[in-house]
Amino acid sequence: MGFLQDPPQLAHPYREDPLLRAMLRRALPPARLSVIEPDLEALGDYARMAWARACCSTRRKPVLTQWDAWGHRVDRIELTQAWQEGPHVTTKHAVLAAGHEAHEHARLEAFARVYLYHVASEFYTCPLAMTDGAATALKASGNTALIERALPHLLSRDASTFWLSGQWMTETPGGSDVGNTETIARQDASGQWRLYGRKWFSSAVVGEMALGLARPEGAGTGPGALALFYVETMDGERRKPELIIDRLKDKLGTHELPTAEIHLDGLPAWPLGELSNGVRQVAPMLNITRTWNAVCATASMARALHLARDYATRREAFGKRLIDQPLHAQTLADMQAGFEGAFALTFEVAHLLGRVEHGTARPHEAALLRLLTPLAKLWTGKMAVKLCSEALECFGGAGYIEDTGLPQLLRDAQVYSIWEGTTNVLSLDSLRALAGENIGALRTAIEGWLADSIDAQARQAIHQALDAATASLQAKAIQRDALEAAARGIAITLAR
Ligand code: MFK
Ligand code: FAD
Repeated sequence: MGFLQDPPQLAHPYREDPLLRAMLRRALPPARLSVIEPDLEALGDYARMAWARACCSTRRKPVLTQWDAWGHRVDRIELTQAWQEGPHVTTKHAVLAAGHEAHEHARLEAFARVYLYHVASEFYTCPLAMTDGAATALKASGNTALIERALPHLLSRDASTFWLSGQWMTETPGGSDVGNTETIARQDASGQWRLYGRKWFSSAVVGEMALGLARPEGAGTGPGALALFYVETMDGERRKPELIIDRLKDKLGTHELPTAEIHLDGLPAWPLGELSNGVRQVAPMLNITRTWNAVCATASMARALHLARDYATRREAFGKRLIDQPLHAQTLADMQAGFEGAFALTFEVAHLLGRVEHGTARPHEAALLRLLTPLAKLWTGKMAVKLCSEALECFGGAGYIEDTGLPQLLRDAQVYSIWEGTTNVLSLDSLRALAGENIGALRTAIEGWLADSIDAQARQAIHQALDAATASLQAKAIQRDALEAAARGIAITLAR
C-alpha cells in the first residue's frame, strides 16, 4: 500500500478552545466559571466521543412506522443514538435549565453548553431550542395554571420527567407570513378548545407538548386574529389519537432530526392568553430560538474551521505542510477572522439576554438586544454556509466524501438561514426593531457597546446604515418599498 493520509483530529472543544475560554474568563466571575466548568468539560468529552463514533458508523435517519402488524395506527418514530441520549445528556449537564437560573450570567452559561453540545447532538438542539422558547413564552404569558403544569417538566434536570416542546407555526400557505394560518380552534360542548388543521413542518414531533398558532372559529382573517395555544401530545405512553403524523420530511440536511407533517383532528388545546395577538405572544419564543440558531450556526463553523486547521498541519503539498503554504494559511486566517466576528456578536447577544432578563442591563440595552438578535441570527446563518463550504475545500477531494463526516457540515449549515425566519424576514424584523425604538437612544446604545473596538470607517458605515433606515422609516409608502428592498443591505452592514 502507498501513502496513507492522517485524518483530521478533533481537539477537546472546551479545553483546547482559547476563544471560548477567553470569552468566558472575560464575561464571568471566576466563581461562576468554576461552577460550570465540570459541565463544559463533560460536554466537550461527549462531543469528542460523538465525532469518533460518527466517523466509524453509517449515519441513520429516524424511521416512522405508521401501522403495526395488526393494523393499528401507531405513528412510532425510531430515533438515532444521539437522540436517545439527548434527554440524559442535556438534563444531567443543565444545557437548557441553566439558562433559567436566577442570575444575570444564566443565559451565557447555558449557551456555552449549547455551543459545545450542538454538533454532537445531531440537531437534538432544535427541539431543545423550541423547549427553551416555550418555557420563556409561558413565563411571559403569566398563565399560572400552564406555568405550574409545564414549566417544571421543561426545566427539569431529570430525564425521566423532562418534556420537549414543539413550535407549531408553519403551514402550507405560509411560514414567513403566518397570518395565513388555516388551523382552526373550536370549543366543544364542554367548553374545551380543540385544534383542527395541518402543520407543515413540525420538528419536535416526538415532544410531549407544543405551542401552536390557530384561528379561533369565527375570528377574522389576518395575523392579529390568531391565538396561541398550548397542547399536550401524549396520553401516557401513547401519542394522542387526535395528532396524526402524515410523514417525515426527506431533507437536504439535518437528517437525524425527525421533521414531520402532521394533522390535528380535534387535539385538546388551552389558550396561553387572550384569544388574539398570538404572534405577539409567541415572539418571546422566536427571540430565544433565534439566539439558539446563532449559537448553533457558530458552533458548526467552529467545528468546520477546527478540522480544517488541524488538517492543514497533517497534509502536505508541493513539499510543505498546507499550514506552511502562505496562501492556504491566509485562507484559514480569513476564515478565522470572520468566524471570530460571528462568535463575538453571538455571545454578546447571549450575554445581553441574561442581563436584560435579570434587570441588570444598562438603559437602552433591551433595545440593543431586540436589534442584535435578528442580526446575529441572519448573519451567522449566512456565514455558516460560506464558511463550511470553504472548510470543505480545505480538504480537497476528501471534503466531498461522505464517510469523512465533512459533507454533512455543509448540508446541515443550509438550514440556519431558512428556519426561524429567513434572511429577508429577519432583515425586515431588524427594521421593525429600529422603528420600534427611539433611534437616538439605540445609537447611544450601539456606541456604548462598540466603544473603541471599531475603527472610524466601520463607525461611519454603521451611521450611514442607521441614517438610511431612520430617513426611510419616516418617509411615505413609496419610500417604504425602497427601504424594504434595501433591508438586507442595512442588516448585513449593521451585523458586520
Ligand atoms: C439548532 C438550532 C436551533 C434553532 C431551532 C430552530 C427550530 C426551527 C423551527 C421553526 O422554524 S419554527 C417557525 C419559525 N417561524 C418564524 O420564525 C416565522 C417567521 N416570520 C416572522 O417572523 C414574521 O415577521 C412574523 C410571523 C412575526 C410576522 O407576523 P405579523 O403578525 O404579520 O407581524 P407583526 O404585525 O409585525 O407583529 C405582530 C406583533 O408581534 C407585533 O407586536 P404588537 O402587536 O404589539 O404591535 C410585533 O412587534 C411583535 N413581534 C414580531 N416579531 C417580534 C415581535 N416582538 C418581539 N420580537 C420579535 N422578533
Ligand atoms: P416562504 O415564507 O414561502 O418564503 C419563501 C421566500 O420568500 C424566502 O426566501 C423568504 O425570505 C421570502 N420572503 C417571504 N416574505 C418576504 C418578504 N416580506 N420580503 C422579502 N422576502 C420575503 N416551522 C415550524 O413552525 N415548526 C417547526 O418545527 C419547523 N421545523 C423546520 C425544520 C426544517 C428542517 C425546515 C427547513 C423548516 C422548518 N420549519 C418549521 C419551517 C420554517 O420555519 C419555514 O420554512 C420558514 O419560516 C420559511 O417559511 P416558508 O417555507 O413558508 O417560506
